[in-house]
Amino acid sequence: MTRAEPHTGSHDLPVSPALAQFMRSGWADSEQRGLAADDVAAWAAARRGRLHARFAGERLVVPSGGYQRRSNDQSYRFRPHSAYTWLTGDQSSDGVLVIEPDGDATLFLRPRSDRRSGEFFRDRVYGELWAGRRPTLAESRARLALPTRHVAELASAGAGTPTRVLRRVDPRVDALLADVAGPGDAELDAVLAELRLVKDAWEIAQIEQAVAITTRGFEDVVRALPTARRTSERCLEGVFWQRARLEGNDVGYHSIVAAGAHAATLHWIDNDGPVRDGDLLLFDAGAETRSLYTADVTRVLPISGRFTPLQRDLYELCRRANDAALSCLTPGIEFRAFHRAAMIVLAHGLADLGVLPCSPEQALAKDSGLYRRWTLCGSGHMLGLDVHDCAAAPSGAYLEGRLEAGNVLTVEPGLYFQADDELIPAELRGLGMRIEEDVVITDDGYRVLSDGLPRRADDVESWMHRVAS
Ligand SMILES: [Mn+2]
Repeated sequence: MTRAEPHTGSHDLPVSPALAQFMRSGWADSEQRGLAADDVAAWAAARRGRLHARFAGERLVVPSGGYQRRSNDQSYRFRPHSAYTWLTGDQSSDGVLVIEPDGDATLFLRPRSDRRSGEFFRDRVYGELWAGRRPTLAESRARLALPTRHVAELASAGAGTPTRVLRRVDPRVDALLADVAGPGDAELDAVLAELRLVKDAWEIAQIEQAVAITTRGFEDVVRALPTARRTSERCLEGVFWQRARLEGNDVGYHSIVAAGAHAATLHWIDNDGPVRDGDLLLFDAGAETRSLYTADVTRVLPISGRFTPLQRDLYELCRRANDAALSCLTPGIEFRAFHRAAMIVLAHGLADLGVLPCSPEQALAKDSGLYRRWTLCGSGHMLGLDVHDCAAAPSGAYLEGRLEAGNVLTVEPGLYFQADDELIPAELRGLGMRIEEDVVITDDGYRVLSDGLPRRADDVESWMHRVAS
């Protein structure tokens, strides 16, 4: 790929030839030698082997991606494409993994800036004195156990070699390899997602770590409730984010901090509302580890520390639906099965509340689904490097497929009563309930990863009391 001009700012001072010359020399050799391979390197090599086996005889190109513009000259913090990190263990921007038709892999990386150019002190995006030091090609080769080359040497496809490219990740790679674009590219995307459905042992350990950080973040949130009462939901968003940054990389998705009627909005991320005693707080958040795996956990907390009788009844209905979903998790069952199990519980519960306009059996019939006015969405999704992991996988391997040992997924049936719903009793309006667990499918069933947080209403109350005191 060709090199762009340095990214300078409109308010940068001009550089004289004398200064440019002066900046070139006098810098110590900081090469790190004798680096050992990272733990992830051997796992990544096995994953590349699985991918190559699906497309033997073809060249596969998987970019990391570049900086995304936020506004004017400001970029978002960089986060690599998940498939790139899965295949390499690397997290740097602008990298491109190439797996050759024989299975040999090369990682094309943007190394440290050449001191003979002005990039290292003038470029605001890639310059070392602005953005920090990148590893050298030799350092990355040692840590990732992969041959490395300068990304500028990534060449256009060359005739005769069948090539697939993971598209819409790096526009420069898309342009460089435009001549080989074709329907095979989408299949590469789908197969990468499919291969990531079954987590290896290293990945499961990362997700466990993400859940552990998230659990501590939820405890922080409980301790911050008094401050949140004086401020807003934003206080709790910030408190959780601090834990995610301190122990991990970031949050894996925008935290949903939904007090009161905001809980009925599935993806409430404005997080600017009041936190009031007597209301519930639906808190849905996940820390992302430094290896980029995320948790995705939801709990509903009584802000005062005690559920009202009605809140408790609805919470326990939701918890029973979650129990029903969990109890059918085992290798070989349909992915849709745990959702159906939860919906049977919730449809009967809605009938008991007197809100269903028909019998629960009628509401559950395929040609009805009327209960969904209050359940709104599916009951779970795959979880891993992305919060909604493996979304590009073929439906036959995921939504219409069957669970396998090594799948990691969320289980999160919920009930949502909108504040302006005229078909329900006034006391239900503005209530939202969801318990969300992170679960790994094992050889003979499942294991809840998020069991460091309480599930039952009584346990939520005693946990809140213990954590806050
Ligand atoms: Mn979720």
